[in-house]
Amino acid sequence: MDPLKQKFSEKATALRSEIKAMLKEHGDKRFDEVTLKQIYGGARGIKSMVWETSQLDALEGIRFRGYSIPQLREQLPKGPDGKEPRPEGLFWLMLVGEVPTDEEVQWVTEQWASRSEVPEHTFKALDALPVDTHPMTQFTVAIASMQSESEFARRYDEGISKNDYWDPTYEDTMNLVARLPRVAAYIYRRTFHNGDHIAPDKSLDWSGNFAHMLGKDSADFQNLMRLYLTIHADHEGGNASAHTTHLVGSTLSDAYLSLSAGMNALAGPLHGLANQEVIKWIFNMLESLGTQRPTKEQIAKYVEDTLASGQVIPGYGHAVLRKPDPRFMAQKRFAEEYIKGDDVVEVVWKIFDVVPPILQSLGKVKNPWPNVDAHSGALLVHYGLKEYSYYTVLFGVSRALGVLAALCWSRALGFPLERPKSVTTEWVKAQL
Ligand code: HAX
Repeated sequence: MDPLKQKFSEKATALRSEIKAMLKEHGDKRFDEVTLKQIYGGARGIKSMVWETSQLDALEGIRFRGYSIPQLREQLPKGPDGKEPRPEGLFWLMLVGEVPTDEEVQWVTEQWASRSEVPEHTFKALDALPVDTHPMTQFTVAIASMQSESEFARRYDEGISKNDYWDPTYEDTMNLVARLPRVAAYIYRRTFHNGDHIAPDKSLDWSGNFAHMLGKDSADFQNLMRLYLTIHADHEGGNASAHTTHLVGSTLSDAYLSLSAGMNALAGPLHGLANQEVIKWIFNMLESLGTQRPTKEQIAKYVEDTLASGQVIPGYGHAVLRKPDPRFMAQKRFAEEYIKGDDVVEVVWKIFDVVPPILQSLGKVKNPWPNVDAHSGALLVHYGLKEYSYYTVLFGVSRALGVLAALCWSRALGFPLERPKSVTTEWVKAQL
């Protein structure tokens, strides 16, 4: 058994018996009461799922196994120039709860390189789609098409014991994560570069190779990818892409089908697609104002007009967070270090000054602060990745790390089919 799988198996076996004992002794303990507002309001805040890989705090933001984003940047093994963390390390941390050594991270990089061959029929499936198919649609099709390779599906078909579900789920996870950069880069090059594909360079780390296959070989862009793919990886279990992956996975759909479903949720504009909407909104603003350097007064007027037309300000607000998103702040820090003075970045920072008081003044927006999507586009535009309909695919490659690590845990802990209760308004009225 490989060293990561071995470690995971030991930790999961121990936790599984701990949970069993806890449920036996405290199974009827109450944590929350559900309000009518929550029933009608998208189940906000209802605790109904266990997600071991990360936890979100409204004020502090995301912690991955207890580590904040600034701590991850310091403590996770980094890329070759020692500047940004490697997402391989975050995957290890999420899966087994320990910060890996340089050697362990290198092992993950090599494992993923060795598992990265994408089946030929996936490229054919992509090539069969019109070239202007939205990149997220291409991405979910490609992921679903690789399901023919699922170890879990094969072993379930043969008749696998419940106790072993986690094993082929781990194998599917490792294979799938290994292949995503190749698939995602293929989508980018076929959609925006006339199908002029770039062969992988297996000597690079996971993010470096992804940057290379996109056609961007600068050391700074590789560092941006390392940071980007680290900070977007997980945001506890209740967000739409994570929850969808979890729900579909709970039916014992394999990792390919579960992730493909999760990516369909990420493709919504209130969730991951907001990263494309932000830069589209900024470009439209600059065009309508006729300047690359708008004043704060001009931006404020544009924000008011957007709200007056009944639209949301993309990149602002959050269902859980009540402070500026630390993932936004991590990207701001990156911009300050690498590309200070960039025009679009300056616009993003001015928007950060202008939007919160305006949203606050509406009196209904619970979080007026920027989320992760408010900054990412400006960084990508700086490095020449301007095709914003592609941005959510980058998010998806990263999000796979968290939701698949969590799927491994769900299988190892024997979590059951998810099945919350729905009610009718008739039923509600009868209770009042
Ligand atoms: N602009 C304008 N109005 C906003 C707003 C924004 N950015 N954020 C919230 N509101 C409005 C809501 O539309 C809602 O209005 P109504 O009562 O008229 O329907 C009201 O404020 C209360 O909403 P809320 O409770 O503060 O927010 P929700 O938990 O319902 O929704 C959203 C959270 C992220 C969906 C929301 O803030 C939004 O639409 N933001 C813009 C889109 C966006 O940036 N999405 C990405 C979020 C992060 C993420 O998942 N990334 O992948």
